Amino acid sequence: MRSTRRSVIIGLGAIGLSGCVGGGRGASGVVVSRAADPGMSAVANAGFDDWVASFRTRAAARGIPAGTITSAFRGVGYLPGVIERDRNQTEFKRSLEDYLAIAASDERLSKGRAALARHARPLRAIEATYGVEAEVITAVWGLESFYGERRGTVPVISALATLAYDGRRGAFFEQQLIAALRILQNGDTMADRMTGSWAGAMGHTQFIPTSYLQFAVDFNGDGRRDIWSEDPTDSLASTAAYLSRSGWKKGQPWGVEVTLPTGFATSLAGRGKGRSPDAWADLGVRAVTGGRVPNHGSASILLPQGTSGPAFMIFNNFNAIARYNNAVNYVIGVGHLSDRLRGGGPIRGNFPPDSAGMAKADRQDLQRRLTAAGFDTEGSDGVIGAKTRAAIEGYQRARGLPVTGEATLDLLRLLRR
Ligand SMILES: [Ca+2]
Repeated sequence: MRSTRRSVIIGLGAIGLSGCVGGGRGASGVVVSRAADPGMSAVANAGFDDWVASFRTRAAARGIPAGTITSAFRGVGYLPGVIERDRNQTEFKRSLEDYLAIAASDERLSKGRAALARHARPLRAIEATYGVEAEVITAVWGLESFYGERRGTVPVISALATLAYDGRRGAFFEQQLIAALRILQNGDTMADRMTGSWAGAMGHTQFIPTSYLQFAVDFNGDGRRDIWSEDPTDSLASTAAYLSRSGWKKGQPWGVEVTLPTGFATSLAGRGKGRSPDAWADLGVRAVTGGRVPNHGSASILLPQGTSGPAFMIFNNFNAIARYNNAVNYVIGVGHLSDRLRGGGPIRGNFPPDSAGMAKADRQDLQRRLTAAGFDTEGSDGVIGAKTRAAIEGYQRARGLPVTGEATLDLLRLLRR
């Protein structure tokens, strides 16, 4: 269910970042609010209006009161921008290295530490109730909405109705639309407050309506399960409830970075190929910090970027995060960000060069040199995003070179002269 949600939202294979990692705000981007996006304003569409009329009948047959339907659909319209986003989010898949550069950027780390401190009291209470560490909840929050800064401003009923009408994944989105109406029927929020991402993910931790109905809780005790308010308490508790129901075990790691012995048979690696940490140790697998990995139960070895990238020993909590969003990069992103928020260090293993043969240090050098040359990449995180490509194009144009926007070693050599 959530994997469905995610492939919908991010296609990161998916970050938001969550999500959308991969939003519109360059390097730090997760889910980006679309307030200024003209495509997120309703336009006239007769086919859509006909569809809404027939949907109202189906919703009534499902037991949604007429008053709820009428108020929910007041002002609802077809949003062309939603379809545009749905069509353009398919192929985009970041490497784990890029994903982690975004998911655990300096900015996301410092904001995460501040969020942990600012919300320490509710987070401690939530941790005590659901048995999910405050840092883990905060990491989900950071990836899903940049700690509440980017919860999305798209009217959810319009977005879901547009996607249900469009039909590419009509049945799924009609189910979400019915669930959204049930939320309104329950009185947890009003239609005009029900905003979210273009794909209908709502609140600080970006719940789709069916997940909300299943897992959302009223933790601050005001009688409403309010994930739309500025106060993140209900959202964070709802996320903890979700992870708890997905099997999260407090005090156990999601995974541990490891080193593999020379000649390790890669056929032994992969999710679901479990052994005890002692059995892995007997095969020569060691924690990257040295020594055998403590026994947290059955573990698999994961090689997200193959044998030339970092290796992880993953445990049951990995699967709990995967129930939230079944994308390997997302799960490692949440896990690693939570480790960093708890004081852990960066990934130690090397990553392989990208398809252009560039390592992260090369990409960062490229960004620094472009910026120094007057073509601002707005940071040097080593992730080649829209801003870096624009800077490359500007540089190429100014130098009379073919304008490709591509980061290459030839371009770096040129900049190094
Ligand atoms: Ca509440």
